[in-house]
Amino acid sequence: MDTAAPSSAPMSAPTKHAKLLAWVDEIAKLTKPAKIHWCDGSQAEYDLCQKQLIDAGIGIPLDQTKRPGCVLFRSDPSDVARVEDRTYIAARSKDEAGPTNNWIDPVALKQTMLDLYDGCMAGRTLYVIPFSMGPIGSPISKIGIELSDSPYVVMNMRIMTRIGSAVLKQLGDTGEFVPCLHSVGAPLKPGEVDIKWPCAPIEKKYIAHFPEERTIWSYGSGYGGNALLGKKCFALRIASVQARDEGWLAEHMLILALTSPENKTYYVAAAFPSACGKTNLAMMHPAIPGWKVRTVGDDIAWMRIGADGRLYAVNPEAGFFGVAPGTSKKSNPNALTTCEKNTIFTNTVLTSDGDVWWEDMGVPPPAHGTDWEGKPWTPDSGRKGAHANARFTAPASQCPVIDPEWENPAGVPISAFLFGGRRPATIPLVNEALSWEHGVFLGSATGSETTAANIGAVGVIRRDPFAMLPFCGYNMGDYFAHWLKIGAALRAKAPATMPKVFFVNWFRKSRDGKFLWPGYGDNARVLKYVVERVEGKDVGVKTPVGIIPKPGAIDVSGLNLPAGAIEELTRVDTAGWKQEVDGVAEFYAKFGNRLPAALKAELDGLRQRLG
Ligand code: SAT
Ligand code: MN
Repeated sequence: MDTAAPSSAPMSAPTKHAKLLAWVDEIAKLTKPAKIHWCDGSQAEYDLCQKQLIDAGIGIPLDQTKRPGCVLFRSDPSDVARVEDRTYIAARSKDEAGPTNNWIDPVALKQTMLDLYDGCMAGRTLYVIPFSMGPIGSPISKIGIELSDSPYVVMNMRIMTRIGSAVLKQLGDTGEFVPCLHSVGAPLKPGEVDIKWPCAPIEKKYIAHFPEERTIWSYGSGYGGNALLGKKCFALRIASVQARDEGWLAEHMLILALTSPENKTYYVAAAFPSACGKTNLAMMHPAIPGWKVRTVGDDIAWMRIGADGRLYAVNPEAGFFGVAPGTSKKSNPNALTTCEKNTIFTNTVLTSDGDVWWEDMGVPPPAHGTDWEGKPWTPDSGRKGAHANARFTAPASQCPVIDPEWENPAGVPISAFLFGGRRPATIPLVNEALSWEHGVFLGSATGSETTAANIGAVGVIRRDPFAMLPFCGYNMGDYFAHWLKIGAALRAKAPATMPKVFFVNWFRKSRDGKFLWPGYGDNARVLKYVVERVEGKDVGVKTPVGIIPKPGAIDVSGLNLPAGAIEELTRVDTAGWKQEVDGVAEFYAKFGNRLPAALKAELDGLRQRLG
């Protein structure tokens, strides 16, 4: 529903929610849009946004026989990824945000941003996007309202979350919602023609979180997690604060269902830093016969303790915002199928026959194409055609291996947690925690070797606890304590079904620098071992660092591993672990007295066991 002038919003809005109406009115008066549109979430509305963007030359239609319902966008070269150094946890005190977050005083930040927001939607439409994170009406779900001046955001939010009238209905007249304000920060003067990707310069971009108020203000970027505020901003940074206060978990984890040849299904949640193949694992084709993997989610898990004392997870999202480069028939055939239709591509190559292409797609590059910056491109132009962070936004329902339970409002019961990182040395292929507390220790010590995808030095271990470093909305020391508390609650209710915790490492290298483990579909061999341990099978052996597979416990049938590889993959490298202890101790020092005593005890215990 469109309304011509901001001040008429309350009269024509499709809700009687007084607080929502007042907020929309307040923001409209501040940002001064030409129009307000309340999103109903319909296909017609999506199509209209797409048509407007295509007519304006901003969206590029793809060949509809090759990619039905698909469109390509090219962002501004200054606006291609999450901007971590412009992302703030504006808690009341710096200590509350903790040593791993950027903090600014919320009062000062609000003043700066109010000045930026003043008139920032001039000439644009303010879209009111009611959205549900999680299946509408599920007790685990939560509602947000994003106000955005970007029709590209509307389209993406419709794929990534559940939006529109059904959400407003669920909200009712008094329901709670997280206000999420977003502007690209590029007001239009009367008669001014829009540019292809409006955004503000880097020094004016702010991705701000006010955790005590459960509020998100984003300004100046139209890309990904900076602009699709349901994802990292709400479902992780704000939700982690809600989860702390309400006794649940909001985690940067995929959720997969593993079904054994005996037809028993186990749900596993897994956290990995970026560039470790999370989406690939979530949609994997197992390399061992009789086993099946189904996807519940590829990025975020919200989990609550159920009446039976088990931990139940939902995927709060409804789509995948996947990295395109590297997605191939080999690495992730299911992702390729998922984005065959009804998908938004951003910053890929456009081929001369109206299709998309990216590096390591596993198909030959086009002889002639257009690169992500809109310039003519050929395979010998000496530069990459797609941006390294080019993305596809695709409905989860299109994934060929989506789990039948993926929208179950009750969630799915988690049997095991995996943490992992890219660790060339020391860390075994799979290491099971000796207890929940030891598992929290392993999660807190998660680290990954930096790759070309990170800014800064390549090949150093960057600590990324629980893969939440850029996503925890409060003091990370308190977050560790919250995990310990959840463990105590699970243990008190149902100790026998507590999820087991494992640390996996697909990236250990031999002395001559070669990967020892094939990865991809063969990771199912490790998953198989994990569920055997969940079933209490005697296939692990206790070592000073955790429980590792007994000789022969990992099914390597049909694998051509080099001699000694599996032994090396499961070897306890005492000297390496001593270094690891020092690395973790150094990292822990950051947290001062906010580090839970139980984790200090785990570190000391490990040091002692290593001798
Ligand atoms: O851009 S997003 O934050 O949505 C994805 C990512 O960077 O992990
Ligand atoms: Mn992620």
